[in-house]
Amino acid sequence: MPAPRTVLLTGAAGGLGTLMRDLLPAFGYELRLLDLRPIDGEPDAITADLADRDALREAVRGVDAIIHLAGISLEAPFEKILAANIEGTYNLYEAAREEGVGRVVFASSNHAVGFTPRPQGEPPFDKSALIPIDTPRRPDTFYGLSKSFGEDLAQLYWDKHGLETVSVRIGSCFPEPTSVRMLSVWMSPADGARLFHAALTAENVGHTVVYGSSANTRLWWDLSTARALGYTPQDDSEPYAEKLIAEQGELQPDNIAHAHLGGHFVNDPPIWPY
Ligand code: NAI
Ligand code: 15L
Repeated sequence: MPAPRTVLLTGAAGGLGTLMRDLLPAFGYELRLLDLRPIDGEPDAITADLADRDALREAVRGVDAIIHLAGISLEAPFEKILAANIEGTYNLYEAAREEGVGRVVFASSNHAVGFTPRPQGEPPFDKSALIPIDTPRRPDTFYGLSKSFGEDLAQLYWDKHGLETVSVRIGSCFPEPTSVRMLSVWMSPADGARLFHAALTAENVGHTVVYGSSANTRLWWDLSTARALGYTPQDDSEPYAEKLIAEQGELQPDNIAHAHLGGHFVNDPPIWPY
């Protein structure tokens, strides 16, 4: 497979999209941008809804690959999740299939497995205690359910149509970790760009599922499928640990939000912020 150069970035106006617009061009990508919202300073960005199949077909035409970030990124009423994340992702895959795009990098989420108990004990955790990538899906929200659907959709399009996907179960990709939980699941923006680059360029990925995080000292999950793509994380949340633990305290095993990968998403209703 020739290395992709022209990449459609959906959700380009969002938090992660904005970070990736800054970081990915240094890897040599030419980004085509799409979002529901116009993007300041980007007059060529495509303003379109994932519901608009004609617009999607035009947007994917001629690109080498797609990074699919667009959608609702927190819990929401099922009907909204259904339209944006489930039907919207299906519409994008159909457009990619029809236009012969060979590779999608799908922004899945740790919330597809959010009800998985986190490793117990003192970090750093032994490899045998880390959550494996093939742990059963345990969505913590309708949002997490939509990411679980997206991973299955990606598998179907690989098995039936030969369209490759790397599904990245992103932890928390923000400029800095802002909670004690994030010390375990944080992915620095620079590592995020490294991981997306690896996901775009690795050969023969079929449908591969990876966790997306930095090389955190307090890491909860196994990064081996991400490393197998050529991803070498370079950051660690540990320099933020002392201050965050002093402010917020250690995670408590009898607090269900502290005891599961998904944090406060497991509460009913989820509690923001966390
Ligand atoms: P965000 O909410 O900041 O950005 C999402 C973007 O998608 C927004 O700009 C929004 O306008 C656009 N969008 C929503 N519905 C759309 C539709 N129907 N058609 C077109 N565009 C639409 O979210 P963020 O943080 O940038 O996350 C990006 C992706 O990564 C999301 O899919 C999210 O679920 C996933 N993710 C992000 C994590 C993070 O730490 N930032 C963690 C795990 C997953
Ligand atoms: C996600 O899936 C969300 O999109 C993001 O906003 C964060 O809440 C992240 O998970 C997280 O688990 O911290």
